[in-house]
Amino acid sequence: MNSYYISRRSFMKSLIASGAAALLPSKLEAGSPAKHPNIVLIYADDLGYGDVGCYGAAKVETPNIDRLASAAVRFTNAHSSAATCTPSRYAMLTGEYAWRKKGTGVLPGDARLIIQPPRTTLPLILQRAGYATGVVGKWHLGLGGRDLDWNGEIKPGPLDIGFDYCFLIPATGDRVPCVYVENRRVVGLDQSDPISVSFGKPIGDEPTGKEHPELLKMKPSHGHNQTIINGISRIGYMSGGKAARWVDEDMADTITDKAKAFLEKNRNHPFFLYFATHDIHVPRVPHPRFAGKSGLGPRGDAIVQLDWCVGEILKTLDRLKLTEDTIVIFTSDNGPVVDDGYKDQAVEKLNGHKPSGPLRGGKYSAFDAGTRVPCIVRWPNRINAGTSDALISQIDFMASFAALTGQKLAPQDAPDSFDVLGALLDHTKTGRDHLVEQAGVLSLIKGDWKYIEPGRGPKVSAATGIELGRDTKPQLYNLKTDLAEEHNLAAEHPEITEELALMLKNIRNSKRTRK
Ligand code: NG6
Ligand code: CA
Repeated sequence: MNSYYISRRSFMKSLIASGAAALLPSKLEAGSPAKHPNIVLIYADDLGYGDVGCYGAAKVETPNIDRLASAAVRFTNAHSSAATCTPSRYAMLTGEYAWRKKGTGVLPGDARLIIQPPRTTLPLILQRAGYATGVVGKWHLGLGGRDLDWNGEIKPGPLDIGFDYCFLIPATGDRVPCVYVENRRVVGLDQSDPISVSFGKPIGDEPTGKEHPELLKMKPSHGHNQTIINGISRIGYMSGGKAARWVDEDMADTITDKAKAFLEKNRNHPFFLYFATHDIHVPRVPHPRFAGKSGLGPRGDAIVQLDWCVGEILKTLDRLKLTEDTIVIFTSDNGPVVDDGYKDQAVEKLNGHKPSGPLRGGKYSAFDAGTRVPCIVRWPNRINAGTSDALISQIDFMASFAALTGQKLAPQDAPDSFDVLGALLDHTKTGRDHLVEQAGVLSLIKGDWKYIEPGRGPKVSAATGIELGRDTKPQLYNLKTDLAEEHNLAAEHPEITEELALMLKNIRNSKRTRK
């Protein structure tokens, strides 16, 4: 069995290798065996670069996230791997760019698990290092195999790829099935009312949003007009499982309680908690105690609720006296969207709030707001607070935490994950030198330059109003002088454009970028 502790020597070695040795406090240098730090990864959904106070939001208050940032490294150039959920999460948990693997786009609610055991994953790396590992919240990476039965044992799932515990929103809040899965079972299922789910033909005899809009408490603006659950019509059809269905208004409380219980239970072990919030994804239906609190409508209220969730986690760590031993990371799976398919007044009540901050685009976009997201990393007493402009990606967590725990990745593991532990823990260090971003088309960031490959399709999404960053011609931006990507310099700098296009082609044709 793996020990919960590593020798001081191997811990020192891993930190020296990552350039972080200088950050060790004297306590460790002199001390007995070093204990791995706990890791809590709080993963918000659709939260934009400009959506929180410490990244410049002035119209909505996020005191808990700001408190976290005040004692942390706050990254200004940190990225999710993709501008949508599933590929970002796939890349973060496997260390492989999702565009290398078919079937990793936004998944329906009945998709099979897309990370196949016995693959080495982020949680598996930490499990091997003796961590207790848990995931609570949005999953959206598929569950089960071909014969998935929501009424039986749901397998394979997170427990088969490195997590010891899971409590899941299986796909998204706006997709059926609208039930929680704990470990291998739907929570609260009455076997006499079995669940069926369909993303094709209608099933069951329950009303849909399309046929019965009068039954809805929140109406769709695009899609989202199939089975009505809790007064909200969803993507997909569902019948049965009535006793097990979630209440959207209670979702943040439910998952935060489960996350806190995991921390409490594992207080005496090193632990890794991946807490993937539903907020601020649609449908935005915060608990009544948050309704109206932001003045920006349900989207702003969902930010206030998200901030509360973060506060609860921080308070729990304080109460358990674990704050100093815990790395807390707060980030988001993709950029922001205002109208994402429900008429929730997000557009009307924006009140000058800029979800993308100074960036162009948003969720789904190849412009930087698609993937450049808030990213805050705190480890009290081990790292100095500050701001870092190092280029890092969530895909790097795997190689970085392997280094943190003194592990060597096998050549086939985490093919695109770089060890950026030095940058994660010290705002004076540089990160990776290049990064591929995914948003329908691929982009390549190298140094100050960003190349967006040519691609077909609309420039602006008719549904969300977001500029998608697509052009049939190549695009080249200098992010240092033109963060808002307003001046396409491809014609002015054909040599840089060609160099980056070739580099992207080579990356695409190779199987890996990690050396
Ligand atoms: C889109 C949905 C959107 C959201 C997204 C996935 C419509 C019109 N839009 O297809 O509401 O669910 O998928 O979001 O159905 S993500 O954050 O999980 O990637
Ligand atoms: Ca998302």
